[in-house]
Amino acid sequence: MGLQSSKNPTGKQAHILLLGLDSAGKSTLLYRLKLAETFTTIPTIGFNVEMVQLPSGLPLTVWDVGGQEKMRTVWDCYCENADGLVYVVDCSDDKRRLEDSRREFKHILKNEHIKNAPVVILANKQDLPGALSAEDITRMFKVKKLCSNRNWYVQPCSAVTGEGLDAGFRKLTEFVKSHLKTRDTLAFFKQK
Ligand SMILES: Nc1nc2c(ncn2[C@@H]2O[C@H](COP(=O)(O)OP(=O)(O)OP(=O)(O)O)[C@@H](O)[C@H]2O)c(=O)[nH]1
Ligand SMILES: [Mg+2]
Repeated sequence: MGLQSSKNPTGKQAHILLLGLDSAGKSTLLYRLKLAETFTTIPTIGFNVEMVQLPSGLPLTVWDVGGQEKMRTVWDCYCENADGLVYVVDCSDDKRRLEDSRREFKHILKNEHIKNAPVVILANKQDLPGALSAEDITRMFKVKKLCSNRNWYVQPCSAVTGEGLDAGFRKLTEFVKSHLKTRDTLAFFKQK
């Protein structure tokens, strides 16, 4: 017989896909969450994978996939087992890069494997002057329209100061729990 944390009585864990353009801050925020300190990153070639256990109880296996142009072509391959998507935007980026980010976001949402999976957009680098707000990103990325078939949330944050990260992942956990429950219920009725 195995042991389970009382905070996670189902023993479930969730697979989370962490995407966004190169330099958006994915690895910085992943290691900030994991180690509670600012970590000096190098561009991710391939992916990092880390278990993150937040007080909300559901252990998350977070796949942080590199965001350089050549890596974006393989993002689709990481979608198969994902229970949720965290999409990171550098809110201090220029217009062209923000447009690239919006296009990649729109593309990944079409992936069949994550078609109803919840999405949290992290509007990162809020500590930098001139950074766009979460509301600006919601509007610019047309999030309401693109995510009308799933739970979504746009959270302002800074991976360097850590502000907003816990709130973003709390929201994600809440959505993912509900997503897994719905999926289990549907699977149960399919079996019958
Ligand atoms: N000021 C500021 N800098 C940040 C923030 N988040 C990340 N950075 C910096 O942005 C740079 C890129 O961060 P990474 O975490 O490596 O970016 P990434 O999204 O993992 O990039 P790839 O691995 O290339 O896909 C680093 O110099 C970070 O210190 C933030 O919230 N504020
Ligand atoms: Mg990285």
